[in-house]
Amino acid sequence: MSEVYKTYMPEPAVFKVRVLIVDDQAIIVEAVRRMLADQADIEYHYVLDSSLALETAEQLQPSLILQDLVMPGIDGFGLIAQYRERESLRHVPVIVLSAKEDPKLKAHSFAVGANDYMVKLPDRLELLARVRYHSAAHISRLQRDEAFRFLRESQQKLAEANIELQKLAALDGLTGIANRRRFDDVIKLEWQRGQREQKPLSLLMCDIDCFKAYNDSFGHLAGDLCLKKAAAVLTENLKRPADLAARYGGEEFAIILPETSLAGAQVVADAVRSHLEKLALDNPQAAGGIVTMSIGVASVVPSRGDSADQLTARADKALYAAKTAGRNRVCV
Ligand code: GH3
Ligand code: MG
Ligand code: MG
Ligand code: MG
Repeated sequence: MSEVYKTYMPEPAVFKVRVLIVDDQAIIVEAVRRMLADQADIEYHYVLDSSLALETAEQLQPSLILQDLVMPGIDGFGLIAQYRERESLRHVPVIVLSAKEDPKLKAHSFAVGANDYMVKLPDRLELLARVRYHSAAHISRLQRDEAFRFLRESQQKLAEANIELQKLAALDGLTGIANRRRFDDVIKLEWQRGQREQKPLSLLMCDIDCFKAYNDSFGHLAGDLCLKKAAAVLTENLKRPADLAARYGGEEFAIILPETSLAGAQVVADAVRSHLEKLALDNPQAAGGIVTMSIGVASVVPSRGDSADQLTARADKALYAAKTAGRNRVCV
């Protein structure tokens, strides 16, 4: 039997009913206190001065208010209306404790937002039952709101984490610029956009010259650092937000320049090449003695019959031409 009972009565620690009585008569406050005393699940608070009721209720956040009607200053109806205007008290159940059994007073109580009406002094068992009934509904509402808030916050955090992950998944771990996957996505999108808008799309394929020799001279860690510097040179020479520098693989980089003509792309390529050259990073086994870059440039107004692969192939071919022509140069 006690098992069944337990399923219907939550543990007091979890389910604490905080009652606030607002009544100007100390004798009533005391009588009700006695009725509610010794109930492990009930906490009792009172206000005698109606002018302090609103403030006290806001601070206390009771799970139920027992509200007197006739009080000096603002009356019970006025107070109930004010509770209902406050966000933090809007849903707190209010039981009117009235001196009169009067249908008009009852009707008006409900009209201003009361949840129940009892005549003073109420029967103890009935009061306890009503207090528990109303506050249980209120507390489960609060718990449900809390659960929803938690759910919303979790979803928000998850969405943010997903965005972060997506960003990370698009970046090259060593250089921090876009990776090959991002390059593949962007070139496709820009190809489609160029096709729609009939604007030229340009691509630069950049390859560090004699990089194997650099690694041989200084080791792979120094080589990694050199790749980071080269990546920084690329990004520093991009002007528009839509331009994208990516690590294409190994010591090869690619730059996507949407809405850029061949001439415009050549300007960027020259800027990148000469910027790296000016850094004059030692590469003793290379022909010029410093780290340089060869760049192939291709530009096209994307057409329906073709794909971005055709642009990549052309830039690759131009890069190969730059290599065979002696490196550290831009070819079209
Ligand atoms: P070329 O002028 O013809 O481009 O000569 P290269 O030596 O630059 O070209 P090759 O393809 O022979 O060698 C590329 C080198 O780049 C070999 C490889 O070990 C090095 N490399 C590729 N990825 C990385 C990397 O992430 N870190 C380092 N340190 N080296 C890398
Ligand atoms: Mg009174
Ligand atoms: Mg190379
Ligand atoms: Mg290479």
